[in-house]
Amino acid sequence: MDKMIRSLCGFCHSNCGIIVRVRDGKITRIEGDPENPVNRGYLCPKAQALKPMIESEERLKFPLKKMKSGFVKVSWDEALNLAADKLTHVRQAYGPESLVLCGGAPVTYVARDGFRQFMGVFGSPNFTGASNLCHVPRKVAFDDAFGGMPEPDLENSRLIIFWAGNPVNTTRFTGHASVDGFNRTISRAKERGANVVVIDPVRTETAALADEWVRPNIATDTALGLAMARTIIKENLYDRAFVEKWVIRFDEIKKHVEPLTPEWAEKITAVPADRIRELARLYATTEGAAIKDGNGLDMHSTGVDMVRTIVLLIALTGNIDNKGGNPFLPFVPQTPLPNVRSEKRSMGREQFPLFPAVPFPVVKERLMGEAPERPRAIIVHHSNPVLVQANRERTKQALEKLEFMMVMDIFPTATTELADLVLPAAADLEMVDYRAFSSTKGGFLALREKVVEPPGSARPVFEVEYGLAKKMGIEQNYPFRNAEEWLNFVLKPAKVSLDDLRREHVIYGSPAVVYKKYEREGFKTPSGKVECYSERFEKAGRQALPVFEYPKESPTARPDLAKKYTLCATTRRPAEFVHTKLVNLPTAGRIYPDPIVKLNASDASKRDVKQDDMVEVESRTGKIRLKANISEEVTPGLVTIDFGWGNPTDKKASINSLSPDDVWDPVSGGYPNRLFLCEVKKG
Ligand SMILES: Nc1nc2c(c(=O)[nH]1)N[C@H]1C(S)=C(S)[C@@H](COP(=O)(O)OP(=O)(O)OC[C@H]3O[C@@H](n4cnc5c(=O)[nH]c(N)nc54)[C@H](O)[C@@H]3O)O[C@H]1N2
Ligand SMILES: Nc1nc2c(c(=O)[nH]1)N[C@H]1C(S)=C(S)[C@@H](COP(=O)(O)OP(=O)(O)OC[C@H]3O[C@@H](n4cnc5c(=O)[nH]c(N)nc54)[C@H](O)[C@@H]3O)O[C@H]1N2
Ligand code: SF4
Ligand SMILES: [Mo]
Repeated sequence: MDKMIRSLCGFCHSNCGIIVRVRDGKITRIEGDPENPVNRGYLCPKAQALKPMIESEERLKFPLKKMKSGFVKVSWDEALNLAADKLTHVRQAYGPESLVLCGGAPVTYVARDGFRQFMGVFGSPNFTGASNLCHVPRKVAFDDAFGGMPEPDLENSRLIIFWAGNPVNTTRFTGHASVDGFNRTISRAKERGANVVVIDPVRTETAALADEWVRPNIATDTALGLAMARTIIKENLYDRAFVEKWVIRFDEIKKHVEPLTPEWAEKITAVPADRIRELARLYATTEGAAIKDGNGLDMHSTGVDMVRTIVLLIALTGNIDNKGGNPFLPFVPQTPLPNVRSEKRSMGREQFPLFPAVPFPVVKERLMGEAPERPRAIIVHHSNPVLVQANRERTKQALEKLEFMMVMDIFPTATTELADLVLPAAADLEMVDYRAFSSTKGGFLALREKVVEPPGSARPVFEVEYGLAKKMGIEQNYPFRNAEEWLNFVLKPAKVSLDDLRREHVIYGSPAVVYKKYEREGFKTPSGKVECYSERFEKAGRQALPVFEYPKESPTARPDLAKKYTLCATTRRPAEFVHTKLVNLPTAGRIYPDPIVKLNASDASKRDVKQDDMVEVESRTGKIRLKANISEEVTPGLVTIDFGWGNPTDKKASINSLSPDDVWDPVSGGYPNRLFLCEVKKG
């Protein structure tokens, strides 16, 4: 008889509910959990990879130590002794701040929290990883103005604007709110008569379902948004009562946008001025209009100001914390790990004072420049920086300069290849984990139950970090020794235990949404009001209000480069896998065997490129070979390149061999992985 275990998929932030059937310690079948409020039984095609991922022969099964002759298997005892010796030396020689933790997308809370507590007891505040490329650049802009990150109220909205996101293809998740699939969200919105607009330079799967697709030139959204703000103010469409009471320095905002006419924006964005006016009117006059910000805003050298412009539109129309707009949704309180950050200055804080982590360029440039206060050792957990940060070759060179590099992963990757010590991790479904979600009905928790044993001697991360702390003699104040104790510790403020979750699986831990909380409590900003006009940005050497600039790697800013590299490249994320994960599994590989570059028919014919030809794509940082796909999704002059490949398990081309790492957003350190110049040649 099969045992049925309720758990969660952890491939992407959605963390959908699953029911896993297990017989004799092996998974026999995985299906969607109809009682889980996140996905209500639906799973995306990626979930098919869960069983193959767990059972893959390519999994890391034993700790591996790098020797001159290559990697050799070692015992956990030897592995932890080696790590303890190296890290003790680094701490004594250079101080605790010389250790950096590099994390990836926090798709699960194990990914979010692994080795954080260790950093706390070690004494380093230096957390880096994918935060410069994902979500945090947006969070900086929202937090600064509103004192928090709101969520789109998708089910109550009369207008949803998907701004730089393609969630029909990629995600079911907003910041932390659950969504049962954006194709369903969009059809429900249309059924209740709401409008759906997509703002994207590419004709995406989400654009195909929308009522309206607005196509600005890539990375010109600040011009588009500022002209919308001007229209809203000029035509008296702003929420006067809200703005007067809650938005500081409105007169300066008005003055700032006054010259930024839709005609000015048309020249930059290629969106007709009248269309900009209409979009502004639609957004300002719809009661309960939501903007869903997307990851397309994060990886531009001008990304944070793009988001600040969106923030300005939300503020002017009073669509903050209201029904149908962008409310702050209830979330269950949890213990943050660790607390050392607030006590110590982190690396690069003077250069990036507004960013809550160490942007990856700080780590990389300090290593390349051999600055005295540079990282000496790194722990990489649940992340693949070599393939996800810009300029793969230079990321490699930087990481090779470290005295000690330890990587914990479930597969060999382009990053584990560089490590001195590789640690095999227990994967999702091989250890307990949980997820907190926000929703209008209340914040809730769901359990990712352990389903099977990890392969070989792979271990849950929390056991490993406690084991390492013990070897170093710094374990005295460690609040947990394993995953079960971690979960209980982190969920203490929610008054929920692992036993409670095992009994109920999903637990609501905070009441339903209350809109317009600011009327009672104000906003969580220094003035208690909305601070689109930001003194903090001004103090950090930026402008108090968002300003349009051409991206540093664009034809307008770099006409010299544009002579040789005549096309703009951006990223596409195939629906079959997440970042650099799953590409090696037969489930994804069969459906989507090769990375492709999509180009418009006119650009293809100019270069004599036919459908499925192999082409060479070159940028100023590298050259890769891809399969050409001729597509009307992209306009002339723009190409999309798939993101995900490049690990030793797939041996295919990585887009980030092409993205440049000598420009970044001055506030977030976001690399221009979403826009760089390239040329495509047949052959
Ligand atoms: N050009 C370009 N670059 C991009 C992007 C883009 O769109 N275009 N997107 C960016 C974005 S949004 C993000 S979030 C980042 C993603 O950056 P990362 O999160 O660093 O990328 P992933 O490929 O998801 O790497 C996760 C690693 O964790 C490993 N892993 C999986 N499960 C486990 C586990 O249970 N335990 C441990 N220890 N390891 C595990 C996987 O094998 C994989 O090697 O990439 C960014 N880079
Ligand atoms: N299948 C799959 N699912 C995933 C992931 C994955 O890699 N694969 N990754 C997960 C992660 S970590 C994340 S962050 C989410 C991301 O999910 P989303 O936030 O929905 O982001 P994307 O789907 O990458 O879509 C970004 C869109 O922004 C557009 N864009 C790029 N530049 C600009 C610009 O300058 N202006 C405008 N207006 N649009 C622009 C791109 O053309 C693209 O269509 O997906 C998650 N889910
Ligand atoms: S959306 Fe797909 S990949 Fe993401 S958690 Fe749900 S089933 Fe897994
Ligand atoms: Mo991401």
